[in-house]
Amino acid sequence: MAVSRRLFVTAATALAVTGPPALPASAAPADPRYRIPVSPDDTEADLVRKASQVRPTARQIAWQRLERTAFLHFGVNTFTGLEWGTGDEDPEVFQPVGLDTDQWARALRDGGFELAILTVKHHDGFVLYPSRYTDHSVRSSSWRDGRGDVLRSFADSMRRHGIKVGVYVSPADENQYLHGVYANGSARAEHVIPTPVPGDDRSPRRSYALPATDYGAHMLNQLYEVLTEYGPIDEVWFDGAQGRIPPDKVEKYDWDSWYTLVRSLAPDAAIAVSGPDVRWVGNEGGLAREDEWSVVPVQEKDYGRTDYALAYDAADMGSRDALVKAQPVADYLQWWPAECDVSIRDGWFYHADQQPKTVDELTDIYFRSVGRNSVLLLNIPPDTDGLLPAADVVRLREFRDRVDDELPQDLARGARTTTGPDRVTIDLGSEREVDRIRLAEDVRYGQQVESFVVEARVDGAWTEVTRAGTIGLSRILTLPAAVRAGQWRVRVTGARSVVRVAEFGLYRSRV
Ligand code: FUL
Repeated sequence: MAVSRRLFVTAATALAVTGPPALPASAAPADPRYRIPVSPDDTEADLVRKASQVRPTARQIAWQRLERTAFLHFGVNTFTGLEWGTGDEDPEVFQPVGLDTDQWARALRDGGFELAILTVKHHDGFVLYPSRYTDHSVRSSSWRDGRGDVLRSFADSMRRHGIKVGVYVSPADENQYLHGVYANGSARAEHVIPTPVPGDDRSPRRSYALPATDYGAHMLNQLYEVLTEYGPIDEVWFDGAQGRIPPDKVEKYDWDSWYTLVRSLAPDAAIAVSGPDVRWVGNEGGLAREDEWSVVPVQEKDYGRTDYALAYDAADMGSRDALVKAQPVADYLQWWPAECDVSIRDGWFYHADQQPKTVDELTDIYFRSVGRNSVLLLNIPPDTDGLLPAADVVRLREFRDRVDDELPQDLARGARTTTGPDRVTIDLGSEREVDRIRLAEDVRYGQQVESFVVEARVDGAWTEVTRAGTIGLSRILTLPAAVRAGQWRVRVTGARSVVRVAEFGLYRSRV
């Protein structure tokens, strides 16, 4: 079933049905209320009511609908064998002589990805395009006579293959530390962005006066280059790491100015994960919590950075208990959905002695990320030739085929659907075997379901098949053995407010 159903679930659970077909992102409410302030006087009932009123932005819905996104860690580390570079590596080491970003794009497209994020700059500060603001870049390598531009090739190839472009721009920058810019103790002052450099031939349509440290301005200038010269960008990925600098030094990141510039230059870009739109799930294994809430208590930290009110890896991030537990320190309840990052190999960067994960491992990660109301961000690192390794390309294709085999055809599509006081019932017309169930709430109206059961009519009696907690935008349940029945229903047993079920899919896997 792929139409929107509204279940009016109250404490006693009552229900009515109708509703528009599910979810074009553009149809999100004009005022999305993506975060609602928490007060110290709030009762538990107040917190739950506020949580039920939080709504995603259209940008967040569009982002989560991508389901699987690709990550590409590529840079000097690819050639030095490090995972965290030093900033003083010789740019000459960067020699991807066989670079073929079309090969990346074909592999990612065939692997089912619609967005790919490139490490334009990792913590070493080496940038993959010829920036005006640093010599630690492709321009200082003899590769392609210093005229190579990996970001340009990447962005062009992805778009040619229908894949959206995302950029990872590391706030930590070891090279700028060595140049006395990162963590130099400079006060925040207004900087004009883009800051002209000698011989600058740009005539910016608009410039920005933004508060920043010396290094904050450096980041702004690089963001300006990346976001104005390479076409539309759909995700900007900031991790929160500090550079490996002496303990008495710190660079306090100018998040507010960075976000302002990103919003202005790339209005469709989701800002992750040190950002307001997307939350790091809390581990690098690609695994969401069994019950993953997109509405979570947050604190607003230095210069507008969204931070967890509970620990980033708290076992429970959004239940009623979690809302109450976080209340003393929470500033807001915010729509902050989880992104599960993980590498297909052990490292983020390519190392010849590592091998890609098996299809079983990747499939398990898929069910524990996409199947738990999260986006899977899978890293596939290009090798020293500048290619995705053949074994990984094969594995991506096998992984996609496996996901297609896990969820081949929605048996409930077009089936007769009825609703009762707290449930959606599907009549398949004849008995069918089912071993995978996929559910979604219409999250334009928030995330409401706290618990539900799925039942099948077996031998004339409604029999529980499985039960779980949250649904959100995507919940996939696997049954240990196929169940044969003609009538199926989902019954909501706990909810914060009116529930709208956007999807109730029934599948028989081919695995
Ligand atoms: C982390 C970084 O320190 C790792 O190198 C990697 O880029 C990962 C995705 O984010 O914060």
